[in-house]
Amino acid sequence: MKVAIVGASGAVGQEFLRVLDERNFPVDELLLFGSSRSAGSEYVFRNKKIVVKELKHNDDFKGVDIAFTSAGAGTSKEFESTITKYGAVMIDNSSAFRMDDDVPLVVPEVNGPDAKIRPRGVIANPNCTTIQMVVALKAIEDLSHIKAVHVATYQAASGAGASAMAELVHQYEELMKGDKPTVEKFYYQLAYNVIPQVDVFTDTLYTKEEMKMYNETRKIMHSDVKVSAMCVRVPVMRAHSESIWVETERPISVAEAREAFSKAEGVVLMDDLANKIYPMPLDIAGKDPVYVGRVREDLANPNGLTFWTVSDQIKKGAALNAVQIAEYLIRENAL
Ligand code: 2RA
Repeated sequence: MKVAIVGASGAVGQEFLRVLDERNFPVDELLLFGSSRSAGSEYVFRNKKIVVKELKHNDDFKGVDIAFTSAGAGTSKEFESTITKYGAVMIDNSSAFRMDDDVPLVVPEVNGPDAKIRPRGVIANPNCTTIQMVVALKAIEDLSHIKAVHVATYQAASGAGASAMAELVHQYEELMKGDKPTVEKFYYQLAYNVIPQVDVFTDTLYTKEEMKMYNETRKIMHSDVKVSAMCVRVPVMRAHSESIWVETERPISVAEAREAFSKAEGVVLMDDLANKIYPMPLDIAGKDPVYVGRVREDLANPNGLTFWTVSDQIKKGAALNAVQIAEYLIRENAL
């Protein structure tokens, strides 16, 4: 398999290198691409040094089977035809094409077969907050249709990229020295704070991030579910957490839900209150699954259930989900 990574120097790009190796992904040749700034950087993959090439409108993608792209929506839009014109499947981590009718939006545990129908040769990787939520929702949807979801997110610095993670660490260092913290990647100082805004506000008064949870969930689950989200940035390095309340057509008991979560693909149930066991971002960072805990009835809704999820934003929320899409296509002979 000839594989390309576009945006190789970013947090997600670097995770692609680790995930492809960890999962023994069948790579015969790996090409790395980046901006003019990162061109020339060298990374090691399976003991081989690879130099990042500048992404340009040329024939570099001739012969490429799969291109994982994570360099922002603008770059994805600009380079879509350059990347796909010789038949490469572009698995795109940006928001550029997610809601386009002719681009499937895929989480393999939920809607893997959608990846087979891709008129433009592009498959979109959903937003990180949506990915972990739909993996958990699928377990409940299989029991009874979910009519409504309320969700509050606790999003790590990693969602804003590698430089944002560095900014959070730096802010703590600056504060320790008594200096004014540098704020460039977040709307406000994130150290010792939480920020109830991820991305810009829209006409609905929800942020873009919150509207992604509404629209992407409906597209992936082929559902009329209504999703009301409150997205919050918290001073955590790299795993997102979510408090989720679902309303189902029929009431689901805690026992039924726990059973469903414990069997669901991609989910690990971590819910042992007597021993204070529940997922936390500090423990889940670097891990593959979506962890679910604190499963209980919603005291405010007879058809309601509530639970807590945590998943590594750079892994399942980005690079891992994209690689799993590629693995699904290989398994199904559908590349
Ligand atoms: C964030 N969801 O956490 C975004 C990244 N895709 O900022």
